[in-house]
Amino acid sequence: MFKKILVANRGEIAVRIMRTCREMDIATVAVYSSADEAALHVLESDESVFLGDSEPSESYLNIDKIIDAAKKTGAQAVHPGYGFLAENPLFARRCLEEGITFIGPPADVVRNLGNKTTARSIMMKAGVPVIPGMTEPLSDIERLLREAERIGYPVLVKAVSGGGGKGMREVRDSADLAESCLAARREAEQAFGDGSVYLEKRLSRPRHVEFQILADAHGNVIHLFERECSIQRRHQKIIEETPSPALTPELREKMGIAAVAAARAAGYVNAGTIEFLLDESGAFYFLEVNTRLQVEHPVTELTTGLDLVRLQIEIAAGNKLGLRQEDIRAGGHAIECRIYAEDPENSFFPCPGKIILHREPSGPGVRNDCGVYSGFIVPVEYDPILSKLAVFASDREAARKRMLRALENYSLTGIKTTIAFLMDVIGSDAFRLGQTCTDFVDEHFSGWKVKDDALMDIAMIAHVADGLLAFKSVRQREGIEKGWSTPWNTLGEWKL
Ligand code: MV4
Repeated sequence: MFKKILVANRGEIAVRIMRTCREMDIATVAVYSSADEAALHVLESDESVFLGDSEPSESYLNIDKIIDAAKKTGAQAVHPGYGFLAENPLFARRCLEEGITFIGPPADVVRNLGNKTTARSIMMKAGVPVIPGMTEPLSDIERLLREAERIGYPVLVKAVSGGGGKGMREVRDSADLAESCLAARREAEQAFGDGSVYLEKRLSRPRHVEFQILADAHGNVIHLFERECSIQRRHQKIIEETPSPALTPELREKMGIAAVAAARAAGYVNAGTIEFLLDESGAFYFLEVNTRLQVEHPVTELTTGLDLVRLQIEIAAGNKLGLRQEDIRAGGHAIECRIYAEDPENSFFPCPGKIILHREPSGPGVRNDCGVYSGFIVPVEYDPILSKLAVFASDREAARKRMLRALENYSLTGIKTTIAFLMDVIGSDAFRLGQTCTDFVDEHFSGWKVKDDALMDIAMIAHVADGLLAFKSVRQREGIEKGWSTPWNTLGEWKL
């Protein structure tokens, strides 16, 4: 087994990965930028390496600097988390060349699945249902028009190197096709350095249901059931749950078999996610493969009792999966809410800044994967996710009530967050009835404003009183900002 792992990420996911390393007696190396000198992932690590300025290209996206940090510290493996370099085939390849294990799939698999038309071809050959559309990119408008006629309007123009909805455009009839394709090409060229696009049939009001899979390097492939991720805005998921309220046992069985076939066809190794769209008739179609540990992995961990990061590390070390499909039992219901430093009253505009007071919910069935603390300054340069609040209970309604309780118990002041918005969504009839589709937020929560409720004022007064009690610990955190680099130094200062 590895003795030391470098975590090439920041925030809650870096902290999450380090916790499992600790349980496995694996030492951890954090990397950080100038905005993250006092970040929680640095405090959580056994040692840390400064990368450079806060902009991602100088820090968390800089392959050379991260490889140097791994070599300098003797880390045998790198865990990329999600985002940043997690799905970059050049990074996976470079790790291999430098003799460092990349905790993820082989570089060729990352590259093939990152190319959306290649991925579609692989899945079609494997007999996995794929959304009607093209398997080769085209730039010739005449030929694109013919393809669109064949597929049938409305179609979506999608970027071959895209994913997650970036560079996607809807076209309702042939008159708009040329202009939309040109715009999509420009956007894709800007975002991915690859302007190639292709067409897909546009499904109406689909649900997003994804399957977690695990594959070892010895040919064993299993799935860990699904996650329902339909509630999102601008392609950013905000609430995820498992099991999906949209699946019957029969459909779950069929989709699980398709997910395993998809992973096998791609030569997949490590943890991955097969995304499907489910249409209103109950038909499902392959969408894309995410070749990383996902943000929403905790809901799968809560219902299966497995530690996905541990399994990723064991697979990367070459171990055989000790689990067969029939060993996987999912029970109860789990829901996750993503808590962001964003203003839900103003188009979810990012609101980084200093957290005055942070108090987390706890109690039965509550898990908060958090990357911040009282006194921390949330940097402007990165995704403003603060934490992922996940709950587990016996059934969906019990989990929903538990999530409401946990959100009510979450105090975070100093910056705007999405907590009050999430309380209204989780408390809504539409969510209670499981009516989760991709238009959920637009249909039920566009123009949302916080309720002007006298109780909110009382809650704020209580929170400030609570904050006065916590003031001492806030000041101690301020000390860390002034240059103490670890909690152990702080303990030293206190002569403890
Ligand atoms: C689609 C679609 C309808 N038809 N493809 C958005 C994110 C990216 N992963 C793919 N997405 C979609 N692809 C076809 N052919 C609708 C979406 C979509 C969506 C998908 C999942 C979750 C939320 C969504 C919100 C809007 C659109």
